[in-house]
Amino acid sequence: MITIYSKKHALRNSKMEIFGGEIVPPFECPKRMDIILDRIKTVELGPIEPPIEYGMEPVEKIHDKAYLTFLETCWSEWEKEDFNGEAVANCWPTRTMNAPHIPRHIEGKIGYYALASETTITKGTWEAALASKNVALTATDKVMQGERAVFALCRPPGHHAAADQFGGYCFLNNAAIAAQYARDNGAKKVAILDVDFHHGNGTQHIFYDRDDVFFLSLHGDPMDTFPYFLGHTDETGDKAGIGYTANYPMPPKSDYKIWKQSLTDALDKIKAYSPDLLLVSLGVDTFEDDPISFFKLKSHNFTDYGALIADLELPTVFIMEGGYAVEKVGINTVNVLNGFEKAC
Ligand code: SS9
Ligand code: ZN
Repeated sequence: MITIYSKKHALRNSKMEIFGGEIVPPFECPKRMDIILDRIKTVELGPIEPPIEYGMEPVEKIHDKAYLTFLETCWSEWEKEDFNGEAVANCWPTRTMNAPHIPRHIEGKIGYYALASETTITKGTWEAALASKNVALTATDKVMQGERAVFALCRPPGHHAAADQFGGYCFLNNAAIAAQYARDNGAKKVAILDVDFHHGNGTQHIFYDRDDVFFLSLHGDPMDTFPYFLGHTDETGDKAGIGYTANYPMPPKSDYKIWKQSLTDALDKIKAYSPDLLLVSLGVDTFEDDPISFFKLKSHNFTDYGALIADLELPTVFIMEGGYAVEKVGINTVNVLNGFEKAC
């Protein structure tokens, strides 16, 4: 399997995250990529190729123009203030404010566009996010041109980013941009299977009222974990999209037996939908030792479910999302890809 990878991800090198009231080094760190690359090389998964440049057109089909300008200019505006740290939100338009205006000051603006405070914006963040969407688009193009499956080793991840919101370590929604690009280039129906531990709130929101992109997510119950406010079973789509969103929230300590039941149901739904293309939002934070998650998957379970995804016999793009047990992120990620390939 070909991997698409850009070293520009390293330009996203935030030094802090707010976690449990403490300032800690970010869980979403550049080292994750080094470990995954090492594993790809060790098991000889296949060639590693750089992305090509797709420009902003495919991005503007998903994201709000003013939001993109905000991401591009946030750091330079923040630097102009007398602030000493990274750009971070500390106020929001909450449930009692309907946010009729976008503030002029960067502190208000970042609060307007942020969905959570753990994710800061730093000097190279925008450039890394641009490289990440190019990785997803390059991989998607290869699959559209006939590859059975390609791995988009994206960083930063994307599934929490909505049309005009960043957070949960995500800025541009790589999977959504790829799905729209596929739609615009001949795919009539696209399914996005999100197996990251966290609900893909951004992807769900982007396609919620559409029937041409079917979004399915397996995740920790939002009553118990981030992103807390989306991802319940009764969210099944709106308008033309009714029936084209499927959520599988699962409780703390869910193991592979429970998780696999959700996966099997989701795979049946994808089969019935019969898409032209499958995008897998591949987060491996379902692993038992993940520091911010609560599922109990073991490394060999990742191989097993890779094979189950292959059984759909669909052209497939794997798009990297989360996974924070850094020492094992390579084994777990590549196990999915190997499990898939061996079953083809
Ligand atoms: C954990 C807070 C986690 C964000 C997690 C984003 C995961 C992206 N208590 N905050 S895959
Ligand atoms: Zn996650």
